[in-house]
Amino acid sequence: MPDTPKLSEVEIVKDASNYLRGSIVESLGNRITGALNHDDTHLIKFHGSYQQTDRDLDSERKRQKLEPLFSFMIRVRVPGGAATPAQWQRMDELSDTYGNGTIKLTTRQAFQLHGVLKRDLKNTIQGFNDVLLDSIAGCGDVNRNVMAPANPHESAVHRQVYEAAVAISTHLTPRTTAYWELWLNGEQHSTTEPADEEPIYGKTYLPRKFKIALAIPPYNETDIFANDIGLIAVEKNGELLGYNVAVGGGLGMTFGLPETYPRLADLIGFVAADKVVDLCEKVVTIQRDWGNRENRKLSRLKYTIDRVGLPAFQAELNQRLGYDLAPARPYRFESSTDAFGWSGDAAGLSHLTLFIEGGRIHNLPGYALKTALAEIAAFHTGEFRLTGNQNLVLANIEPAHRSRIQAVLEAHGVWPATLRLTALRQNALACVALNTCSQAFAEAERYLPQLLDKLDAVIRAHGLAEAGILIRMTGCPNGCARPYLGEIGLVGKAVGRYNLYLGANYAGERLNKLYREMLDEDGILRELTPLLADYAARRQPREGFGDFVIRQGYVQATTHGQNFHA
Ligand code: SRM
Ligand code: SF4
Repeated sequence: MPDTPKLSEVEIVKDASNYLRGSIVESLGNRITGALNHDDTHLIKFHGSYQQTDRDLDSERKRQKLEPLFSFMIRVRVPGGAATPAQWQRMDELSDTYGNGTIKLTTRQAFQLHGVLKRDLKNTIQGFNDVLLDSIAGCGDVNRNVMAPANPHESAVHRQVYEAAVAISTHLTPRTTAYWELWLNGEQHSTTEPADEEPIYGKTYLPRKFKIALAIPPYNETDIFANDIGLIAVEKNGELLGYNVAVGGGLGMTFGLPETYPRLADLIGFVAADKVVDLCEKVVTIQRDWGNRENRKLSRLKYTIDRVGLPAFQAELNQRLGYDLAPARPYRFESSTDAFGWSGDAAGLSHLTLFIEGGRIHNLPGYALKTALAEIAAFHTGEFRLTGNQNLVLANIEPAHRSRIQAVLEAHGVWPATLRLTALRQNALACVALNTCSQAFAEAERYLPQLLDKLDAVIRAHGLAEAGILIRMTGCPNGCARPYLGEIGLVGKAVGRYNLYLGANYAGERLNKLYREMLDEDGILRELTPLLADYAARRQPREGFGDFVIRQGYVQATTHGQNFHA
């Protein structure tokens, strides 16, 4: 008899949850603790929230024999990153009323609030529901926020690609009525048709999180190869024909488990624009049926594909589609970064891309970013577009508002402060890490700016202030700031210690490779200084830092996730 699979704990919780309800009502009503019942901590993720503790306070609270200071992170989906001024204003208010006074713009174009107490969860969710935002499927074993280009290159193709991102997101949103019952007293806004079954996911949803991103060459600022499905728009004479399809990307890994690895998505063909939603559904259902439900460390689509082999996966996909995908069309990516500053379009509207360090919207002495953006939201008539690099585009600015926006930014010290930064700093990404992330071994968002102060000195000394080197830091190997796609990747291994990875390319098409382990700050500077000096002296015209370190033999190129550790 074949062995019965030993399902992971989360699978059992999902199965017993009655479509994500579990005992969340009881958990919320329990005033004795700031936490949820254990099983509900899994389920709450599907509602877009994580139970966390303030890790800065954990040991002191333990000493005082208090339970940890529990609070909740809420991730609010923004498909394609486009939010209205009213939505921005509401997130700003909610962050002050119920959160820790800051908003985090994530690496997937979503909003996060941190520090929301259990008793305030419902009010917070109702608060953003009023402006047609929701957090359903912000986290959990479902399709997450769908990414699309936020850069302000206005064209019909950009609009169509954005609309495709919204359509995919809507189609793959869970249908359970649990979200509306639990948080919104049964009332719902209109993006999905709720039901008490899950026609796409089924009762136990997916084996793991699932991610989709779209890009329009030559820009890959959504890092599509890091996604379970990456879609590359193919256009001809300004008309969108369809998408090249890549499958099986994902960056998470676990130290000490070489069977886990970051992997970039494989290009498998071309799909016509009107069939892209169906294609995504079919890939999702293969992963639903074939993905590993026993070991969550091996359950992403990337491992499913490597287990069965790409040809078998493609054959199954073609069968479920009812036709064979056409061969992929030629395309070329040049960069995975945002283009900062002002730009304009033929319609007379302006766009301003602002660098947001660590994606954190807050006020600092002399730099009242949060106040400035709230003031702008009160009169701006375009959008607030969140980029996949944790930055912000004030898009579609009316001619009459351009100088007013600039004046507000200047008055609050936001403009032109960011213009003086090195390209290294403007391209930098750091994940949240401490104090809220339970997974963090080391600092990232709170520390990278200080490290960059020191690295900037090296960069400037070697005349590299304009060199757009990609540096990315995370507090653990899960990969939330996509560090394995950094030309310089720093991944936290212990307090104050980082592994250094080198050799990704600037367009997000090659993973990097481990160069040194367990470096402290002195070690990082000691290792990087001669490399940067060498790069300044011997790089070829237009050669990226990642390409240079490979050409000079500092590291070998990673050609597939399966040789990442080699
Ligand atoms: Fe992430 C888990 C933050 C983008 C891979 N991620 C987490 C958690 C929820 C920690 C946890 O499990 O308790 C972090 C919450 C920290 C906090 O306090 O806010 C967290 N991830 C983030 C964000 C906020 C980082 C940021 O600073 O912007 C990003 C939110 C994106 C969003 O809006 O949905 C974020 N996470 C990513 C990305 C990048 C991407 O998707 O482009 C990745 C790598 C790509 C991928 O999925 O492979 C990523 N996060 C992970 C993983 C590893 C998954 C894996 O397959 O191994 C985990 C851990 C897990 O799932 O078990 C994780
Ligand atoms: Fe937390 Fe690790 Fe993700 Fe950073 S990479 S936010 S430390 S899970």
